[in-house]
Amino acid sequence: MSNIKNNTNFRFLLIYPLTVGEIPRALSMLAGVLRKHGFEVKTAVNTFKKPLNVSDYVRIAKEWHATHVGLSMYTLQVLKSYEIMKAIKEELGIPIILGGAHPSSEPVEGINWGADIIVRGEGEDTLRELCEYWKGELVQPSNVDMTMLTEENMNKANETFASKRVNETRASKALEQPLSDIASINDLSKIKSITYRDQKTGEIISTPPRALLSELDDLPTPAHDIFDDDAFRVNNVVRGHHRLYTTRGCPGRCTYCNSGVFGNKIRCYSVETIMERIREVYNEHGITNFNIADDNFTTKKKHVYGMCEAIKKEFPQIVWSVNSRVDMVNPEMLAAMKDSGCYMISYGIESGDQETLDKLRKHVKVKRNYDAIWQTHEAGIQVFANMLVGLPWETPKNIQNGIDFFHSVKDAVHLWQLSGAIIPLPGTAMYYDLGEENNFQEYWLNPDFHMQAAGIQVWQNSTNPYALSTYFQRNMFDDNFIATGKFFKYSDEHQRSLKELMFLYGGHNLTKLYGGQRWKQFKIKMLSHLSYFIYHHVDPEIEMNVVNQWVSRKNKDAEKSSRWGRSGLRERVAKKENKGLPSHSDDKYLVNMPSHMKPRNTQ
Ligand code: B12
Ligand code: SF4
Repeated sequence: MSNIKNNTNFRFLLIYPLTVGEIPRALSMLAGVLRKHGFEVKTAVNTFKKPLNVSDYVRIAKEWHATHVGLSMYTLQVLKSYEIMKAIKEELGIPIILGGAHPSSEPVEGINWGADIIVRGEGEDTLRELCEYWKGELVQPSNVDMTMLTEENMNKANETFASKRVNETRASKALEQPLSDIASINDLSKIKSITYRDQKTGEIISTPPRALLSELDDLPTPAHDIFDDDAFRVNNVVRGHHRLYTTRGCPGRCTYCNSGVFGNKIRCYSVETIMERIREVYNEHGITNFNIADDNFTTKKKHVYGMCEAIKKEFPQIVWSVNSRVDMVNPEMLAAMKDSGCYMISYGIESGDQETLDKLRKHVKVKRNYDAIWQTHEAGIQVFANMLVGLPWETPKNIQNGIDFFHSVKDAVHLWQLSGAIIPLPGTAMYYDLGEENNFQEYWLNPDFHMQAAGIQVWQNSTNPYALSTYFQRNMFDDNFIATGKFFKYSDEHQRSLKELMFLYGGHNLTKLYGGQRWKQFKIKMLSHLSYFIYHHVDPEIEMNVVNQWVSRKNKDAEKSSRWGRSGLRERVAKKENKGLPSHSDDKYLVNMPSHMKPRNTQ
């Protein structure tokens, strides 16, 4: 990295390897920081419309003469990200920086796979200091209070950040680096919240966590002109501009949620900054329907009322939707939200069973779920209910409670969202508590896990979902992880009860998605039952072949064989034929895993 420091022409390529259908706004925010520090920025985003493979990323980096590459990484496509990283490193030898939810939780892993620097948590301030470091400007980091490196302050920071975040604790514990040594190794050691390998000693260093950003308004303006807009355009709208960020953080501590990047402390953008963003998107893109992508928009009442008032005054024509916790709304607030254009609230309902809610550490009663759903409906706002299924402790009794709950609120729910069965993400209590016993540790390093294929449902951002799912998985619910026992094993009885519940959710959604088209609803439901029956009880290959025929007739571009990419199908057929699984990697860059990280057989 040393010769890079003397370079004056910095060109930072930001890569988003996970397949997306909308502009990944994290890259806009990071590009704003990079540009402010004189870096040229380019993006390479893997989209459903314009998919990129490993060699494409290498070509782009090479042709553009990138001096640095940053990857935004999520757990679903870790191996692909590492392949990209390895290939670029081999061809160009430039510094590779990883950030995002996954490396923030598993920073040491990223270094072991060959990354130069892992940026843990919120990226902007750390990237700013790294820019200064690369440009040779970092003598004493401007906003880094070196007193933070005292053990007392480190402990304090750990208390608020690390000890509550399993990932940070793991990172620090794994390294056991005395503070005095960290401070004297080299300049990088002065930058908080990074993990890297010390060039001299070969040791992996994790610097102390930095405090969460307190003034979100001070962040540089996000850059939006860095994307190939065509890759995100649907019906003349570039998808992604509609997402607004008004707060960061969530006070919840749910066992299945990784809130390691934005933490538990709520920080708000000022209403004025958000209104400026709305003006820009409205004027430049004509967008009138926004989604506030905050983890939990309603945490601060003052913020909610301030936003409602400003939107109502300046943009009475726009409509918007938000995410919220059921225990952070009340009828008065709901009325104000409705009055200023809020048309949908997405709640983490998760379950209608109290034992399950308690085990998820949701700190919510079933009664509160029930009340919030009805209050929202009565306020004239649609309820989008996010549900979790496939929890390992559930018995038919727990599921029956869910069925009873479904019937008690179904008339007040607009759509039920089921992103497949629970995925225990790293950085969550559920992953650390249950991983060993269920033998799914580091599952993301198993090439046959096909995480991208799981849980992408009906109206999400997939353009060719039949290539990945069975008919009923696409139209009713995705039981791939349940049927194949990816994370947890389910008894036949459990699966039967779940099927009943899932067909209720799925059937309800059909009535909303195809309201008035009763014949269509009936047809989809019947075909889904048939598809389920053939897939589970006759022969998965038959289901696959029939739907493949149908897909290739309807969509000439769909690859006939692409449904083999679906791990569940592959496994079920392989099991039937009692033979090994075919390899999925068709790229010339195959992953060489460090030997200690060879994936366990988690099938
Ligand atoms: C909006 C959203 C969506 C949207 C849009 C997603 C998109 N691609 O833009 C939709 C609804 C489509 C979606 C879908 C899914 N999502 Co989502 N989503 C979110 C949400 C709420 C906000 C994402 C966001 O824009 N954040 C704002 C940006 C700025 O934050 P950020 O990406 O973390 O980036 C910051 C840092 O991480 C860091 N950073 C990030 N990249 C890099 C790179 C470099 C080089 C550096 C230096 C720093 C850096 O700096 C950034 C600025 O501080 C997050 C929760 C959250 N609070 O982040 C979940 C989240 C990202 N989603 C998640 C998941 C699991 C999914 C799904 C898989 C769910 C499912 N089963 O269907 C799908 C995946 C679909 C897909 N193909 O993308 C998880 C990811 C966990 C993980 N370990 O991978 C999250 C974290 C939710 C959670 N708490 O568990 N999602
Ligand atoms: S699931 Fe929702 S409420 Fe729970 S910690 Fe995550 S964002 Fe917060």
